[in-house]
Amino acid sequence: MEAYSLTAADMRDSILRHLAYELGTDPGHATLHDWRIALSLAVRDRLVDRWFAANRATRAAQPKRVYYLSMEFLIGRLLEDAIVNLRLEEQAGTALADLGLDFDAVIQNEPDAALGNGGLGRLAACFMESLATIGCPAFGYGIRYENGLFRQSFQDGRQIEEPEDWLSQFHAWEFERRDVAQEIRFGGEVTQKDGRAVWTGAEAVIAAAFDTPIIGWKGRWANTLRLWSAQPLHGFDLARFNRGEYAAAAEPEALARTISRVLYPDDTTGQGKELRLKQEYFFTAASLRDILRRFEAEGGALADLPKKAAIQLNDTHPAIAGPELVRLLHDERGMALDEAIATARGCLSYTNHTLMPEALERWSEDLMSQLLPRHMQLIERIDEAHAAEMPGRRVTLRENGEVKMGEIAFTMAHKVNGVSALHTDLMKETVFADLHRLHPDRIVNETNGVTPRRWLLSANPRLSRLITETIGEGWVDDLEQLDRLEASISDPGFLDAYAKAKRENKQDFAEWLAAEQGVRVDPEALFDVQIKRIHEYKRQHLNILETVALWREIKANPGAGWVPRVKIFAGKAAPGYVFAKEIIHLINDVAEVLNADPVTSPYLKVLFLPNYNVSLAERLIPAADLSEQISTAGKEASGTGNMKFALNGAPTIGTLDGANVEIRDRVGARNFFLFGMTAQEVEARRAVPDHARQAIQADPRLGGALKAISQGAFSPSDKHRYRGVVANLTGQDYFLVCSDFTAYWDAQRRAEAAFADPAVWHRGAACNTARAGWFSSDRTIRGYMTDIWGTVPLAAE
Ligand code: 6GP
Repeated sequence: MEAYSLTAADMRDSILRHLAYELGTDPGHATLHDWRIALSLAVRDRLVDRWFAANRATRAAQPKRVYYLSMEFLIGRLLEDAIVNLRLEEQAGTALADLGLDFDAVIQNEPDAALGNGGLGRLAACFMESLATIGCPAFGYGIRYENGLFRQSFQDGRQIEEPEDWLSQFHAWEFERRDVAQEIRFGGEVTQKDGRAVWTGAEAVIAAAFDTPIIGWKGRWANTLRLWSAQPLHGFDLARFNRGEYAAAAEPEALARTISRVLYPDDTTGQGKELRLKQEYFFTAASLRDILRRFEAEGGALADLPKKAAIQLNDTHPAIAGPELVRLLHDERGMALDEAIATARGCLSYTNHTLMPEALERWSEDLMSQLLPRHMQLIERIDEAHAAEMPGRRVTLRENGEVKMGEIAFTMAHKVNGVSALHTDLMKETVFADLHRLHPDRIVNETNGVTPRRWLLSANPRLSRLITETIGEGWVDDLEQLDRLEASISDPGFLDAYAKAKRENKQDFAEWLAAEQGVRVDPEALFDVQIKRIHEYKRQHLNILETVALWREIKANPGAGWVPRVKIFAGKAAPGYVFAKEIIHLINDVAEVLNADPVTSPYLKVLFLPNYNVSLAERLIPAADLSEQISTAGKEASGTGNMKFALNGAPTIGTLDGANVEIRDRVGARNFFLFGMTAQEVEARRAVPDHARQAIQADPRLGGALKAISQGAFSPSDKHRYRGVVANLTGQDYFLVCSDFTAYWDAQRRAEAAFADPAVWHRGAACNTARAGWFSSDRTIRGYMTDIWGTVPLAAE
């Protein structure tokens, strides 16, 4: 049945049917949760029809498929995405209203699927949606974590982490596929038999597959996100149970489950833990076997695998795919080693997401030999083969007793990409300079993008309506059509409507803040927003230093006509990242003092919203005025939040880092508040001895702010609480917070002056929307399809 021919009455009947016959619940007793599940099942029915159609078309055409291997898929809520992409908003809204329910309340009842940390995981989710919208046959492969990213709260300003348990509620979107479960082994030994290496792993777990359909715009296509869950090979030990050893009887099960129990809560800060390597091998090995099984069922000759499978490695986390695919082809299927390496390379490609040295994974050779003995041997063979191919090379895949996953991924990939123009250039010049010299055509750039369905159409219905009224609906899957708004930017009627949409979004947000957080803010104030993981390179501390300096300035001269401003922060710190947690504590401490200050608080408020996640971003971005993208130049690979803000009409205050560079090129220098050193200048500045002290001496505002913090102005009960933070900033200051402070202060004043003139401001904001259409993940995916994968879209029957 076509999704669109469904009436609201059909929808209501379907909801009631599911409520009764799936949930066994009488409407008179149904909770919001029950209604949400019933609605999800009703929507899912429509989705499954489209999914089958796409799968049938793929099976018939047997095209080259894309396999996206990622440790993280930060998908957030799925119900609204499905409703919007199936164009069922009206039917669902009316049906729920008929049943006496509020659409938004039902949507917001769904927990976020937080199977990712930040940028990398959210990008994977945007890519899945774009692949489905474009109609590119693809699978996403990852891990079905029982506990996603931790839930964050604050206690006396400090971050508290609690487990997140999205699966404790019935998850309506997944289907278990028992027929494709795989057995995955670790450890053991390698022996030789008939001239072939035979690896007998000692420990085994089952990788159980759970499929989630991902539907594209207008339901034209759907792909599968297949997440693996670790289960014991043999259930529990009945003999031990019967002997009364109850805990021991359940042990094998608990051990196996550990592998898919939790998401590691680090993003660009790495952690070399054995369990992490097990997770990586577990999902990569299961995915590769699944890919080969599908390929072999279609009867292809092994050498043709690269014609049928494009396997993308999302960062180094699945980099063991190189050695594992060689093992599957060479050891298990008898292909010659050189041919196996070439075939694997023909399939594999690798995306790098950060130049931060601590995130480029390395594993000790001892651990690797113990957990994956055959892979360790193959890494040596691949290293030798690469040396033979490239005489005189300086690169090795091992160093100081460690294996280098970045180098392995690079060597085993036919294409390697960066995620913004600047980042790709820096990859060539720094981390992969030697490999780039050997393989000058391998590195390509694919600047990131975001899906306009989630980040504009659903998140910002007011602005979306205005855009559609002005230029038609074509922008939703052809975002560059936003440039047609250009003609309206000089039309006062359009700008008024644009300003009205933003004002109403801000009002909604202020009401939500009051209701949910008990905080009152003036919706007329400048909403200045920095939301992202907490990290020194992202420099939330630069922002809070400027806040303290501004507070002191307002206090000294309250009548100077200050533009009211609300500084909004949100983001999680990795639990083991002490400095980042101190930054959170500092921001909360500063907020407490400033918000209670009767003189300054009408002009300056500070909020740190707990538990930042995809849903909070969807709520906050449409209400933002100013987007903080203030990383030390050369450190943020791309950023994707920067794109979401620009699309939603929040100009950037930012450095020339990551995709900021390309955003500024497109939206225009006038509509972007640029400040700070370039990546080159950063390098030079670091070489200046005492650079922080010089900067502090040159700017009394900075000195004053640091002094206030170090003297305990925000921690009266523990005056030395921020001694470490201040010592870092006044000492080494690796991220050059002090050296960029004055330029940042000046840029903030320019932003304020622009905001004070609404005509100027809204024009600048509208230019951001009209000119940011290039930052659609549809454009990014098309780039991967032509430059890396060699795949084409397939239309459903
Ligand atoms: C992030 C980068 O920090 C961010 O700049 C980029 O936009 C995003 O990836 C998507 O490409 N990196 C990570 O989240 C990460 O975990 C290992 O890198």
